[in-house]
Amino acid sequence: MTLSKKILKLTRGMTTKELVIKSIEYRKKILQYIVGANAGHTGGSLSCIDILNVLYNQVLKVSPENFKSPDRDRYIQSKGHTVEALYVVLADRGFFPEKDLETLCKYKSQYIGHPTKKVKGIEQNTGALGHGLPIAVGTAIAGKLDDRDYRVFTLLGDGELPEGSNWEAALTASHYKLDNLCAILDYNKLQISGTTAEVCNTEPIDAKFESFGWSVKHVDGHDFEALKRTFDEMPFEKNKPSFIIAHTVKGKGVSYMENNVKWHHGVPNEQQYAEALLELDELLVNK
Ligand SMILES: Cc1ncc(C[n+]2csc(CCOP(=O)(O)OP(=O)(O)O)c2C)c(N)n1
Repeated sequence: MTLSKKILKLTRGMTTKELVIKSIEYRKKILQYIVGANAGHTGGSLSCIDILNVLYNQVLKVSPENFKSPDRDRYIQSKGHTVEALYVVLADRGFFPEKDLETLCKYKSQYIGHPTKKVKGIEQNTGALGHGLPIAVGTAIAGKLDDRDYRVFTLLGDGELPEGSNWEAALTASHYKLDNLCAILDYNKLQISGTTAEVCNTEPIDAKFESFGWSVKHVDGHDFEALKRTFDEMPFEKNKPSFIIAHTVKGKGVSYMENNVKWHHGVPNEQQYAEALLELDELLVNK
């Protein structure tokens, strides 16, 4: 067995409790590096971290060793502003030394506030919203044309969903029967300046994607068992792209940040940071 296959096999054996503990540690690290940089997208990183945890530790056939392989699964983070969540997971999976994140958003650091391919493990530059799904569709079409069996995953924000390019991509995905594609919506119901419903209402999201030819499932985006099960069911239907509406809480894990739009890109001060760590440590003790 090759080294990368061995690593994948090992991570796939993680228990739900291990995943829960890992997410708490990831949340602490997200806060640590955002505080160190004095910048970052806190609320949306905390809402999507459980999804990334399950993807990178249970689902994706990708590792530092196979990252150049044409057969690796692809993950494209369309809501690029929450790159801090991706950075801590990639560091944990060994794509680069975690110490590098001490340079986050500092002069000349490659660890900037949005995903860039300069960082090992990152597939695509994103951050201008509305680009990840179209790129994922193209990557999935390439997989079909090349007769490869990799899968393509992309994470969208609900505030991102109104971008017109998403809907062109949604049409194209079903036209080409891309059952190797899975789009996950981090549905935390908030975006930069208010609730998603107030800023631009996209409901009913499930009916819209179904009418565009996708197969859609709802899941609690903080329920590890449910997330694992849902990813295992992909493709939900043969010849159709899969769409997961993951119901999440913006700022999840830190009580004063939860469901509070102020924390979209808020950085905690010293006292707030200490409070957040205390809450997360308490969660850890109770596991
Ligand atoms: C094309 C484009 N328009 C505007 C922005 C500015 N912007 C950054 S984050 C954001 C809100 C995104 O909301 P959502 O996708 O729900 O992210 P989350 O709440 O999960 O952080 C906006 C409008 C951008 N990055 N790209």
